[in-house]
Amino acid sequence: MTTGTLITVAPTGAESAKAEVPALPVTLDELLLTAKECEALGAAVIHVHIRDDEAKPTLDQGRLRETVAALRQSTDLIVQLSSGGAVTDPEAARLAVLDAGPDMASCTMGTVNFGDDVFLNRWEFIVDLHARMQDKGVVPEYEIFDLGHLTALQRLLGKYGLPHGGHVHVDFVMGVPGGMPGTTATLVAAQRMLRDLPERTTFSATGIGRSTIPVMLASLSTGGHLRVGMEDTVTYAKGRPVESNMQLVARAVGFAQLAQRPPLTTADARALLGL
Ligand code: KMH
Ligand code: ZN
Repeated sequence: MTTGTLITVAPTGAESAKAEVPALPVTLDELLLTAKECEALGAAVIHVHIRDDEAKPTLDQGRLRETVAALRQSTDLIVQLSSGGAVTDPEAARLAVLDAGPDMASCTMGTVNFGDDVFLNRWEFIVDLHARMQDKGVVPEYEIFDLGHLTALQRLLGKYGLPHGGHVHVDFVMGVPGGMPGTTATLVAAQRMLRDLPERTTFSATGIGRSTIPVMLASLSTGGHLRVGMEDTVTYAKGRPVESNMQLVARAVGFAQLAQRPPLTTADARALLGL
């Protein structure tokens, strides 16, 4: 029986341009401020993409290390670096993200059409990422953009073993144009497929754009956890741009409390995720 809700904030992403979304945190100072305020509201995990001086996505190793250290110094959040990066990032740079020493990293379980682009995740690349995380003691969050990605995860764990810490946590990223839709029916189907994974597997869900609220409600009512943030959602309601990540976290906390599944503390989140 699930009790509290693990809330992950994904504040920046690699897709939105600062010029079009001025509230997007792109500098280290902006990221730290967002992180502290989201933690105070109830977030326990931060999923991090960083930007360069021109606010463009980067996987620069020095900046990643500095970001991990600064987040650790300023917050108690679980630091999850994106190994997905931007669709243009080469595999070597995506693997090198692990060298920055995060608590967790994302691990996308297959290739998916991504709007007009392709988010490429070859099987051999996934195996390499999974094995390096085992070696380095980084806990993965398996990103699931389509139902077949869960079958790939079952195959991965069957052939190469459990992740570091032994706990399996997946994140359903729903509503990407090219991936699974952000609907209750799809979330229920995805949750049923978790029966083929280790017994205590947990899941979060996030719905891109207008699927944010249906996915959030469906996840809470099926025992799932929540990811919210400006990586996934830049419109709060019809005609209302998101003002800040805190606005999205506050809404998620409100829904979780209504569901009588209040936010997990960072300590409880660490225990849940096997950190
Ligand atoms: N930016 C997307 C291409 C992840 O962070 O691991 C990939 C992504 C997934 O956001
Ligand atoms: Zn991401």
